[in-house]
Amino acid sequence: MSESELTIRSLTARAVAAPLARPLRTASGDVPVSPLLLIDAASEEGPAGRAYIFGYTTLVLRALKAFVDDLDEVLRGRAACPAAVTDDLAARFRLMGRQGLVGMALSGLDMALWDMRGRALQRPVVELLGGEAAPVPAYDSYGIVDPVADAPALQRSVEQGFRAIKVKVGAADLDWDVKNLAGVRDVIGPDVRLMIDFNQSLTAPDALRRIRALARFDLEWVEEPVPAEDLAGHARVREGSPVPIQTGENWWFGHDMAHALAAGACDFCMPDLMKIGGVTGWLRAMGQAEAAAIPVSSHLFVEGSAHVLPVTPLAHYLEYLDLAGAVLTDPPLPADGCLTARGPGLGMDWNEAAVARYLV
Ligand code: SMN
Ligand code: MG
Repeated sequence: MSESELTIRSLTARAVAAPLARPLRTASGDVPVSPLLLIDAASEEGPAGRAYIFGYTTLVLRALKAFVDDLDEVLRGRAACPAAVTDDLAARFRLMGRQGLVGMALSGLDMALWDMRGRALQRPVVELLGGEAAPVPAYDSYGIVDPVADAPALQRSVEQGFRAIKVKVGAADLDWDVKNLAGVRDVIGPDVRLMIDFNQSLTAPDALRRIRALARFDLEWVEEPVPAEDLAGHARVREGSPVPIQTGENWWFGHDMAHALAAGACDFCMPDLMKIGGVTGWLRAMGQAEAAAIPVSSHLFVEGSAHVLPVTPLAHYLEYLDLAGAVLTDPPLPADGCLTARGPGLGMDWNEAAVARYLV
């Protein structure tokens, strides 16, 4: 089967509230469950593609589903070419803009079409991109932790081979952050790399004050210290920070990335497959990171990220935070602190009994 002969027959969208192994607390709100929209793209020729998008809150799932259901009408009979579909839909939504739910749905559709092509060829997407499935260094990503209650989990991460761990901070005052990170460092030891994420919760002056006090814990990066769209604020913190600044999970397509890099907002970047434009958007954006010599990590979407990082110049870390494992038959598991892409396609199969259980 040649993947270039694939024709979209239908799109199906199902909304689920999947349990998280570790419910997430952040300085900007809590994520108790994983609100996912599962997208299935069927072709006239047989191979089907699937992907999911993450809604952050169940409140958007109905709207997301309605939008993808309407896209079904628009795309039926179209060639299942991700780049061409991406460009056609970008033109169609030019007046509307592709931020928010539109961008999420278009990125999810792109991922599903890449999955379809991989399945048609019975190859993992990473090979369609010219790479090979290789272990990608990952960090185990937590929410706000309690160094005492969460000590067993943190120790398990280190025993499983993770050589990097991220925790979230910023929800209380600086004293709380200091005590919390001192406790985390005690549990994970001095050799495990430690990242922290403020989830956009601070002002630039407060971020600088906190980072200077927390730098003693030997931090790999400080993530989103100020609101994601405050590029000047990120740049101001970066100028005075003794720790590299990380951002990117909230960049919508390549233009947001270009604006952030031009503003000198970060030392590292971490685009999100669902916001940067899926696999197609990721590929198009990565040239910017290479030209700017900015190391690239992923955000969420562990399955798809394992396929794009091996072909990403200056690939840094894969964020291991399992959003969809509860509805997959065989979720990818980290080994020795790394995650390896699996196929065919993006390597995901829905556990239909679990999908039925978590449908909303
Ligand atoms: C994050 C925030 C909200 C949900 C999932 C993850 C976080 C991260 O910003 O970087 O993991
Ligand atoms: Mg983050």
